[in-house]
Amino acid sequence: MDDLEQLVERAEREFGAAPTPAELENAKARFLGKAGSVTELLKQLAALTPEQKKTRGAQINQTKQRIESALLARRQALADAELDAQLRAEALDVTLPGRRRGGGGLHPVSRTMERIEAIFASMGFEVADGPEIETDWMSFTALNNPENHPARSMQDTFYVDLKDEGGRWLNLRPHTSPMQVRHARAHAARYKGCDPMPDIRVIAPGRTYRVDSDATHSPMFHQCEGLWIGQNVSFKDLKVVFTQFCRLFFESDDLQLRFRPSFFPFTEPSAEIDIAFGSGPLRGRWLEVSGSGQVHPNVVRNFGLDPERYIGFAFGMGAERLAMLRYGVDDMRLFFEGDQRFLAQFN
Ligand code: 2NM
Repeated sequence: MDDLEQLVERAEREFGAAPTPAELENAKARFLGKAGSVTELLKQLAALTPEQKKTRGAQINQTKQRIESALLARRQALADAELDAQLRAEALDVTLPGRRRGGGGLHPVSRTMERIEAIFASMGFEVADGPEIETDWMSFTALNNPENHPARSMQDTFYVDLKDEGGRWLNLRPHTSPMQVRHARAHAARYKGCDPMPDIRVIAPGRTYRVDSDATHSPMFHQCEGLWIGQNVSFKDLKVVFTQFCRLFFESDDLQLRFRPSFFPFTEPSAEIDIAFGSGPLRGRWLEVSGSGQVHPNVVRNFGLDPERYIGFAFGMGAERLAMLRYGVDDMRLFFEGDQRFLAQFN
């Protein structure tokens, strides 16, 4: 093999071994550059006869052309490879399903609250909402709590570092009754001089706070209280309303109610309401679902009404407890941990 043939082969080999365009251009310089092998060969022509120059010159030109086409081929190969890699890196499978945002949904306790509200609304109850930071009078005094009642203590109630006009600490409401008081007073004021006034029928759902924390108590929990005041509202009405509520809430007519004597400062007489299902997993067990009672005359007076003329009942239930019964949840803390694996089951 002559020297020119060897040169072409060496160029092809070195171009082929250049992994990047930059290295390929370095290799090009070694063959076709000012000090490259081909240029050196052309310089040597000077020493030859005209006849030799013609033949050798043509041979060298051919060699140069072959090296140039090897260079172009390698350039193209490297550019193709680069484009290929880029396309592969940016590959887009347009047949893949879209990535959807999580749907989100209502918390089981919120669903329960909405369910309770809808049921009572269907029975003609208004839904009242109001402040979570309350005055001492609204949370305790109006509700017939004596000055030294333990519910008023720091061990039982959260206090806020602010005082009302009377110099008493504000509290985080320990029940939604203050809202019933606000609603009843507004109702009494609106219908002042209207005799008799229309009945007060209202529920007060919302967040409540107590210094309490274990498997069945959370420092923040949800209550729904109800109130019906009129001229002739009795325990019979309480029983009718609450039985109907339970049937609708638990979607079953196969349940019994039991009123068990109890005590609350704001009602007299007072009762716990227990229910028992006739079928299902909780069949035959008495379950406490609510406190209740005939509103105490002192409380009716604090509503701005004459307790000799107006009478009625109230009840108060924990929304977490109702949600646990309805969904079969056995630990109340699950409602407050925010674990998506738990929460997603309700939507
Ligand atoms: C309960 C139990 C019994 C209640 C009383 C009142 C009000 F405002 F009329 F005084 N609201 N809710 C009440 C009565 C709440 O919860 C266990």
